[in-house]
Amino acid sequence: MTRRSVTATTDRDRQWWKEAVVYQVYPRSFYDSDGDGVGDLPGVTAKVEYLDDLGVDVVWLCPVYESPNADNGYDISDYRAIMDEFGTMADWETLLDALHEREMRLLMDLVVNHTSDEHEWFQRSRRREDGYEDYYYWRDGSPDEPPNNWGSFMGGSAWTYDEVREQWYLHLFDEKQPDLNWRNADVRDEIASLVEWWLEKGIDGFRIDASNYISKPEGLPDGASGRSPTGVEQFSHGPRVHEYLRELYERTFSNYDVMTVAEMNDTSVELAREYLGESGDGLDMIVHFEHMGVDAGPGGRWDPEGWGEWSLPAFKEIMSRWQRDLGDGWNAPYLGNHDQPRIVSRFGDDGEYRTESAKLLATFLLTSRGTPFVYQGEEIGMTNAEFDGLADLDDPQTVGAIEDLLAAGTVDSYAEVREFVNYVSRDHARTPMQWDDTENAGFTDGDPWFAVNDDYTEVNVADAIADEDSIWHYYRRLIDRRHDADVLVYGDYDLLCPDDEQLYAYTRTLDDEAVLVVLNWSADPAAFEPEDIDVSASSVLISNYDDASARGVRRDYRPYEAVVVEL
Ligand code: TEU
Repeated sequence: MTRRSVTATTDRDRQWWKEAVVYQVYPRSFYDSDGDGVGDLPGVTAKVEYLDDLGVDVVWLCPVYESPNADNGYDISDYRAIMDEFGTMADWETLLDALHEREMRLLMDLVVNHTSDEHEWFQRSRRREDGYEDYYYWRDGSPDEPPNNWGSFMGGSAWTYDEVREQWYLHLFDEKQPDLNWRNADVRDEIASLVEWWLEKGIDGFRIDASNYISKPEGLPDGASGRSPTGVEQFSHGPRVHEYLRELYERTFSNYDVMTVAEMNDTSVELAREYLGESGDGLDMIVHFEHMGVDAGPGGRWDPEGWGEWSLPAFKEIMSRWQRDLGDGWNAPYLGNHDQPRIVSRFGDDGEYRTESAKLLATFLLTSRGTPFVYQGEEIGMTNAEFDGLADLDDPQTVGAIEDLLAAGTVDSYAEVREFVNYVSRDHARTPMQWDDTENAGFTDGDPWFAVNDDYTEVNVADAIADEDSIWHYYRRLIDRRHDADVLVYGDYDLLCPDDEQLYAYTRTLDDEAVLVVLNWSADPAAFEPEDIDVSASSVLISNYDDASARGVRRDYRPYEAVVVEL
């Protein structure tokens, strides 16, 4: 058991997890080793060399625990067992060893805001077994009237009436994901012991799921109208959330040299600071969603009106605050994950400028201040798929949102939201990884559990690795640059031309080192004429157009051109 070490040199405390690049694996869609059409743990192990070659340091593994998969593993029925489809505990140990042998690290996903309704705890609780009665939020009420007006993130009410217990139970997500009652000290003991169990197995940290929802206010008061889901202002950052997370930190994470990153929708920079570091609840990083709302309609992510439009100045304002204003807190920049559509389709151009824009997004991510998170497939520029009907979808949140729109009469058919779904759905991130141009993109020898994106014949790892100018090699070179340049990790961040609609430019400075990053985040030429920056001694570190060095810094930038310059 190695205690956390803080080695302060000059004014920055160096930490391995600050200098790391994290790669997120959605195992169901990564690589299938046994031909059953579902990705698995031996499949991830088979690709460890691939990840090492890419240069990433940490693998975040989405849930692989036993689960009936109502929400693809985020509904856990046994925290100490591996899902059969994914393999065995021995397969998991083989993966951990394979990563550690290469000095890479493994993050597990900690999903303890809720369990599966098939978890033993819930089964015992609904039968009012001694000691388990109060493990979840149970409330009396007539079977046709939920205890309050809270809505679920998966659509519909956050309550379901249970015939066995003849009471309602709370589920902020799917009805097969009942929320745990963290007020109950026995529940917190259970969670601390399962966390310790995994830490003792030698993992390097946790990504903590939906962590700002674990504390609910006394009396579970109704939510005001206008927020989505209804009641979020009541159960987000609840009254005892800091007490619970601090307690978990002191009982577990603080005793190990591990990294923690907490997913927190609905969180501002100011709120985040209260959770981060020793002065907060001991968390290392927060996954916030502020930039994930930049292109949403007025009603939020699932509003079928006003989606898709976003302004670069608004985006810059958000990303700059998170890079500048966290105090001692550390940022976790990302553009995509298993809950978001494909970044090149959303923030870039997945047509004429797919390669240039995918490289620009990589440049932004890997020159940002904080620990960058790369989601599987971004390194080859995977794009959004086409879903022609509800039957094509798997994600309970997308399906739930459409069902809500149909039920409310906001739309009369899928056809009316087809384009919207093909922009916003979580399922875009979950199509199988595209390894080569053979059948099923080399993901499986069987029938893939989810349709492979048609563009796999052009967009795949094998072709990318064979092409030195590919997006893949650009990620590899960028990650190399980041590993060699403390200024890209610890350097201060300063935004230039904040109001420019096309250019995102900023500097990173550390002691006497300075780097300038210029991104033309548009499909049209853009002039960059910085007054107060001395570029006389500058040299190009990396760019996505191969003749950038010859063109200097002050000039017109081509569509989606990205340049990193050492000043
Ligand atoms: O997501 C929690 C969460 O806040 C998001 O679902 C968010 O509400 C949504 O993306 C905004 O539209 C986590 C996991 O990342 C997600 O995959 C799970 O479905 C969810 O928790 C429940 O475990």
